[in-house]
Amino acid sequence: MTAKLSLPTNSTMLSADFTYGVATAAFQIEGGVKKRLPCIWDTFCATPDKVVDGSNGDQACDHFTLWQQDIELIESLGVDAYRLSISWPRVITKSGQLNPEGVQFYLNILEVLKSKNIKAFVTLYHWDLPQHLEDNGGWLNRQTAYKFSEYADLISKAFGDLVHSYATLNEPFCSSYLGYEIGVHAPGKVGKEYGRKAAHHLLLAHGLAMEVLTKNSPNSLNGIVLNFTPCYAQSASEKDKLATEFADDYFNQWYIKPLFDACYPATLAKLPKAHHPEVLDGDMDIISHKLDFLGVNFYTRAIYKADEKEHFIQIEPPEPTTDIGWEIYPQALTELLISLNEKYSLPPVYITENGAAIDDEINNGEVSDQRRISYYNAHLNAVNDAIEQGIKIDGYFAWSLMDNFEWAEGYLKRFGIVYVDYDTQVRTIKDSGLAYKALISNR
Ligand code: GCO
Repeated sequence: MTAKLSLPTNSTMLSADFTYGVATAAFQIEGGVKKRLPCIWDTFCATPDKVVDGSNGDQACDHFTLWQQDIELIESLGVDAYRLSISWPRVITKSGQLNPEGVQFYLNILEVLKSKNIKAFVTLYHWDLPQHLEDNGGWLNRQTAYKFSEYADLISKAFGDLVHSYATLNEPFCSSYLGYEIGVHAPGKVGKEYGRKAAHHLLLAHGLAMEVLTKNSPNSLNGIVLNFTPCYAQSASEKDKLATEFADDYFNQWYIKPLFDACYPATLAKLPKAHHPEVLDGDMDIISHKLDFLGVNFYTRAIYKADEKEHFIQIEPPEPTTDIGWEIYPQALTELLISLNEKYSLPPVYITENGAAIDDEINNGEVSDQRRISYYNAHLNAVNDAIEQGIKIDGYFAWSLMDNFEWAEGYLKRFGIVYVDYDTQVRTIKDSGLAYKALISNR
């Protein structure tokens, strides 16, 4: 018997105004690389030993060709919304003009979504920086923030009123820390002196784009998507507690505190001067632009202990874990939402990503992913617990619509609620997809 997704019968998540969606990102699904400029992920994938299976985004799910069928698939799941990202190198030319063919690709998608009454949640930056901008320093160059706001200006004018919600950035933590500090994501730079500088320019880009979106698209919900990996101390010792707070500031609060409090965490003072970002007068006012919504991505938590040299070290995640080694710990999602709500005066929150990598197998056209169903069930209920404690949460998106290019893990990790056979490009709705559909349609 297939497991179900179930919420308490009085849950507001069963009302029609709670938004359910599925999410993807351009580089992870599109392919169609010849029709756009190269981006940092193309270059990173072409560098030996960066992506586990040596793969790239050249074909991915070939959504560039199969988008119509994919939207029908989305419609068949009965969701209210689709969260997609725009490939900057597809829509903007090297000289900074709109590329009409690239823009048309997204206009087609947005128009079909509108005709089907599926709300478009558009992310402007899901990590695919045009390579020519990286060649000029990428996110270490302040100018990139201004380039981003020019892109946001042109594209939001071109999209008119087809977009329900804009997110400026997806997970600036990943772009800055993974991309410029430890180098496990594109562009693969390594250096503690880079991470905070890249982060500042990303946040500046966000703030500048918020000004543009507020002007060009005042009726959409405009905001940002952040990821959080809540930090827990290994023991109750003072040392471990302080180390854990340091880690939390460094990985989580760094990206949210500037948005609401117009400053970085006090931990900044503990970092060597050479690692500090250059903050110009007025930057923090730009960065703390009012948000219409906050997108929260959540997958797991992390446990830390004190370390003399490094301030903190993360300990091996305990079981149970998913196929990517991330601990399954749903109560961290409730606790995260409560603590964010205590610390900041939050706008409405959307859970913009949540999901699990499972080692799926397809048998006779069926994927019985019971572990993913229990992951979703536990996390949906964790969201419901937060709502019951008075937090305003208006929507939830499953990551992901379908299996896709999982960054440095290549195609080895499957996060979809739809299975993708990469040889044939056949899509098969997994049992988790059927369970999600049943939850949504039984509201
Ligand atoms: C992220 C990205 C997604 C990932 C997903 C699973 O949160 O890292 O937004 O693109 O694929 O999170 O790692």
